[in-house]
Amino acid sequence: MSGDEARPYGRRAFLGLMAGGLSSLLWAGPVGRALSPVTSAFSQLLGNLLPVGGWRIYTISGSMPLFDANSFRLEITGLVRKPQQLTYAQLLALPRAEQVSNFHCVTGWSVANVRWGGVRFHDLLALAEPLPSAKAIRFVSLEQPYNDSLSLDQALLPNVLLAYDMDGQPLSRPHGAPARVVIPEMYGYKGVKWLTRMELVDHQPTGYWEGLGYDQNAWVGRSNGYGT
Ligand SMILES: Nc1nc2c(c(=O)[nH]1)N[C@H]1C(S)=C(S)[C@@H](COP(=O)(O)O)O[C@H]1N2
Ligand SMILES: [Mo]
Repeated sequence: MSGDEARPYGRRAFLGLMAGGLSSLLWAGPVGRALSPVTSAFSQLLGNLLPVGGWRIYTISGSMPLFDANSFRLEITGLVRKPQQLTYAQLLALPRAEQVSNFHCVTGWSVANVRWGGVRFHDLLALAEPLPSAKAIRFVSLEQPYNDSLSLDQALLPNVLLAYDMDGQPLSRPHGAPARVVIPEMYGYKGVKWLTRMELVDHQPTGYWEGLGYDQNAWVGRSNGYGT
């Protein structure tokens, strides 16, 4: 049996079930049910009201943290030599990177050619000086209890960004102001919005959706999401 076939929610299993003509309720399985809070009536309503061009606005709490440029701090803590508390102005003053990339939510919707502006993790980590024991970054949202993580290797891949601009504008409140994680090669749940803290850790903790059944390595098309 190939690795592909062994995965309960792999693409092959998905296609096989579709060919068999089973209903969406059946093939959604426990992962599909776990996802239902994300598509709460509240999020759906926001998605319908806001001019978001293909985006669906997701929150797990039904509320969106309010960004205040004066009091905001981005903390970089944990296994670092120099813990940081960056103001919004300090964040914007770091070397700016820009990219255009596609965005994929694991539930099956995508947005093509999103123009992001922000900071590479290399430049953020250079300030904090991770200790040799640091192997991963835990990203904590102001929207509790949302969190997720990347290995240091993943965070340093090209095209991985801490974004503060989207399509030429400062990140809006629904999209996670003032900053969100962007990793185009992985599904959207890795992209923590309303980021408030980066914690350097020696092993990767289980993120919010990962605790509900999704793969920690959320590679688009190669993880247990079924909505490539
Ligand atoms: N804090 C927080 N970040 C989050 C989420 C969330 O519910 N809360 N949802 C994630 C998921 S599953 C996706 S697909 C994207 C959606 O981004 P959008 O709300 O800007 O469309 O945000 C990700 N980041
Ligand atoms: Mo998602």
